[in-house]
Amino acid sequence: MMIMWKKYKGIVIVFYIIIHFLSCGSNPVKRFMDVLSMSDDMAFSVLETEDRGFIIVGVTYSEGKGDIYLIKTDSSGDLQWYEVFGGKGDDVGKSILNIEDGYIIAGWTRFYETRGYDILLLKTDLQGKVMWQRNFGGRGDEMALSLVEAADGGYVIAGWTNSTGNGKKDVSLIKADDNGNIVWHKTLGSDKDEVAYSICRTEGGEYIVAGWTSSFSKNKDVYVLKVDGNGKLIWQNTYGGEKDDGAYSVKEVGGEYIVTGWTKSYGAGRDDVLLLKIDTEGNLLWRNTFGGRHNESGAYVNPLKEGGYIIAGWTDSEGKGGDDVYLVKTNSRGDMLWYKTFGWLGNDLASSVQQTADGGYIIAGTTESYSRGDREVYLIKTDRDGNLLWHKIFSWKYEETEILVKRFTSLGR
Ligand SMILES: [Ca+2]
Ligand SMILES: [Ca+2]
Ligand SMILES: [Ca+2]
Ligand SMILES: [Ca+2]
Repeated sequence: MMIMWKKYKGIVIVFYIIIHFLSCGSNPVKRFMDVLSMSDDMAFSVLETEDRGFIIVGVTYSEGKGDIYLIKTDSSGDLQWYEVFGGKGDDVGKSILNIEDGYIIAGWTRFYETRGYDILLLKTDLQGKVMWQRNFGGRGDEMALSLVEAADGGYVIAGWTNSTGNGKKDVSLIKADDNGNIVWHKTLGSDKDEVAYSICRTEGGEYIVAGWTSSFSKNKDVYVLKVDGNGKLIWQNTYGGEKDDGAYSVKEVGGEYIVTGWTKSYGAGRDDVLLLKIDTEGNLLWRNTFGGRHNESGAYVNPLKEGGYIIAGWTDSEGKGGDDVYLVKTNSRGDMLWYKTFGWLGNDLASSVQQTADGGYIIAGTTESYSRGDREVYLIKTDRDGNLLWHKIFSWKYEETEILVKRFTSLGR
């Protein structure tokens, strides 16, 4: 397969393009990705690295099309290096793994004009130089939204496809080996839309997948599936009330599963953060919601070393104005212990949170508050009580932010 990647021309063309990126109709995702301007830079995943710095992946529209970036910072959030890569169409990096000799990134690409979006899997070395990339997909669209290391080597990617399956969008699961070659591929779903946003490997070497479905009732419901190491369905279940509910993140904890997302069915009004605990057979153990009269959503959940959960998302009931980053800590029963908001007058969203080695939190997302209205990469570090230690804003456009110079890594193989 011949793959040519275009070099950045270094030209900034001042106009806006509107891209209906995820036409799945999910409001919280629209906040992230539905309307993208050419100058938008967004973070989708952050990890703490072995040197206690941070690696961030996302998309920059600084050239009028989506390109994947990697940003590496030290433990203070100061830039160490960054790389940008992509082809002539949109390329988006959504999820990242830190492996021994580099990084694995999953997302999507529009490399082949006749094939819509395809799932993209790529590996870089520890300095962000691309080692290989793979495209998976059919004539319709497919996107990868999450990936994990497989129990038996390689990676399992979760997302959706409308090229194959049981109708409209279906959950797509792809097992790839260490070199990115497909081992197996499954589509799971029913006649209407199914989308997987998050995948987690269980201690038993199975996979738990969460997203949403509109096939089983008149509106969207949280959709959780468990598959074995070969992608064979063990169980699936839906969770939700009479309005739309969906999941963005799932993690295993003690053989059970914690899920966050959004709900219109329950809570204090409009969308609220949804937190579900599910047992190993898929039975709902408890449900909680967080938020106020306006819109909230949970984007990412992680179990904590000390027990309980940290949830990052956004709220427009609280904070400084528009959406603000919403950080919620709960106990192991899902009761809120505290919450914090971050941001300023524009919309500020979190997409990923991790507990750091110092017991605090690193949060990555997108801010409109610190620029002239477009979106920039937003990195927030807090202590263990959620108090702000520092934040950083990265952008390829504005001088007052961290990154000034565009530098595109030309890829080819
Ligand atoms: Ca495709
Ligand atoms: Ca379907
Ligand atoms: Ca609300
Ligand atoms: Ca705000």
